[in-house]
Amino acid sequence: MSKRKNPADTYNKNANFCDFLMELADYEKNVSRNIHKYNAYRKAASVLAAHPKKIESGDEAKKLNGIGEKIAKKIDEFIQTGKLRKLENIHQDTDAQAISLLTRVSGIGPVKAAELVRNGIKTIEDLRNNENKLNHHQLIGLKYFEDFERKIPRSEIQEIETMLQKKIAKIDCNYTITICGSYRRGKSESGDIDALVTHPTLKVSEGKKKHSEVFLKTLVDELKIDLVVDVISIGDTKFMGVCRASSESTARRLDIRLVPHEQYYCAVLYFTGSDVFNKTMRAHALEKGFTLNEYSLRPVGITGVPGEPVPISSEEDIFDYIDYPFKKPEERNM
Ligand code: 8DG
Ligand code: CA
Ligand code: CA
Repeated sequence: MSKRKNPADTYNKNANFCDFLMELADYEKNVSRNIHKYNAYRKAASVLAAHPKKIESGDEAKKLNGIGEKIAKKIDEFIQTGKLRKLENIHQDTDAQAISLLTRVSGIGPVKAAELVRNGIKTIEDLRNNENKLNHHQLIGLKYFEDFERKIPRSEIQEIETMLQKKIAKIDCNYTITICGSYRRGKSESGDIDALVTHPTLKVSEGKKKHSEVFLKTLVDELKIDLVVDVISIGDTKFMGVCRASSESTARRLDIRLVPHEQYYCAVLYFTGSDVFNKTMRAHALEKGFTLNEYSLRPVGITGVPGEPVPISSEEDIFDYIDYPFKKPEERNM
C-alpha cells in the first residue's frame, strides 16, 4: 500500500488529513490571498505528516504544536463524515476552481488569476485564445503548461546536474554548483530545479556586478547549445528558464542563482528548504538572538538592530551558531 520509493518520502500515517489541509492551504493562498491561513494550514499538515501515529480525534491533534481549535474541528468533521463542508463549497465555486487552475501556470499569481477570471478567462484554452493578456513569463508557462505539471524524476535531475557541472567547469573549474530544493532533500521527484552557483573570487562588495553579468550570460549561452530551450528572464545574478535533458525529454523549469562566496551556505540552506523547515529554523535563530535569511546570519543587539554577518564556511556552522541540532537535508522535509 505505501509507496516507499525513497527514505526521504517517509510513510505518512495522517496523509488523508494532510491532503485536505494542503488543499485548504492552496485555496487560502491562491483564492482568498490570506497568507496567514495558508501558513497555518501548511504548518498543521507538516506537523501531522511528521507524527508517528495516526490521529484519532481533533482533541488528540490539538496537543500537537501548530494545531488549534479550528483545525481540530475540521479533523473531527473529517473523521466523522469523511469530508469537509468548506471544501465541498469550494469545489462548487466555479470561479474559485478557475483561479486555482490558472495559478498553476508558471508566472500567473493569485492577483493575475483573479483578474483573468473577472474577464471571463477561466480555462487553459481561454488563455491560449487571449495570449495578448499575458507577459513573457506567463506565455512560457502556458506554452509548457502540460510539461511543467509533470514531476521531475530524481534520475533526470542527476543527469541535468552532471551536464551543468561539465558546462560550468568548461568556463572555470573553480565554480561550484549545488542543486537545492526538494532534490537536495532527497525526494524521489521534484517540481523544478533550483541551482546555486558560486566562485571563490565572487565577493559581496567589489566587482560583483561585472563578474556576475559576464558569467551568467556566458553560462546561459553555453547551456543554450543542448540544455536550455527557453529563457524566462536573465539578470546579473539570476537566470530563470526552461531546459530539456535531451531533445525528446519533457521541458523542465530551471532556475540558476549566482551567489557571493561568503553568502553561499546561507543561500544553500535557504533554497534547500523546505520552507516550513526554514520558518522553524528562523524562529529558533531569533530566540537565540540571531536573524537568519538567504544571505547571512547576524546577531541582533539589544536595540533590535542586526550586527555584521558572522563568518560561515559550512551549513553546520549556521546550526552551531544558533545551537540547533544539525539536520541533514533529508531530515528537512517538513
Ligand atoms: P518542489 O520544487 O519539488 O515542489 O519543492 P521545493 O524545491 O521544496 O520548493 P520550491 O518552491 O522550488 O522552493 C525551493 C526552496 O526555496 C524551498 O524549499 C525553500 C525556499 N523558499 C522559501 N520560501 C520561498 C518562497 O516563497 N518562494 C520560493 N520559490 N522558495 C522559497 O523558504
Ligand atoms: Ca524546487
Ligand atoms: Ca523553485
